[in-house]
Amino acid sequence: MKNYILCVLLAVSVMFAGVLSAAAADAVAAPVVVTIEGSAFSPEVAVIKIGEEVVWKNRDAAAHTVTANDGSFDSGALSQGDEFRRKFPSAGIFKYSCDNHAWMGARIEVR
Ligand SMILES: [Cu+2]
Repeated sequence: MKNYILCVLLAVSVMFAGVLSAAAADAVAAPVVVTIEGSAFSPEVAVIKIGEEVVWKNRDAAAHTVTANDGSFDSGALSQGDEFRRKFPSAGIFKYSCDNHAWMGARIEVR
């Protein structure tokens, strides 16, 4: 009987640990935010881990785009309040800018 109770306790604690680690994985998976404000990307250089997602949020009244210099991604026009998301599955430096404002250069560094 004592062993049975120990077994049940062990099973419950293993399940609880599983729930906790799933929650931790979710926290890690939260996207990295790049804000577009004052016709600038902030942060201008975002360093992320392989597989992480970036979300760009346009806070300006002006429309902006998130356009890769090499053409690998392009948000199209983002109005105020719009968001654009992209995951980066491999390491590298991904430079991008805004189609409407050529000086708005920025980059994502995936390590
Ligand atoms: Cu722009």
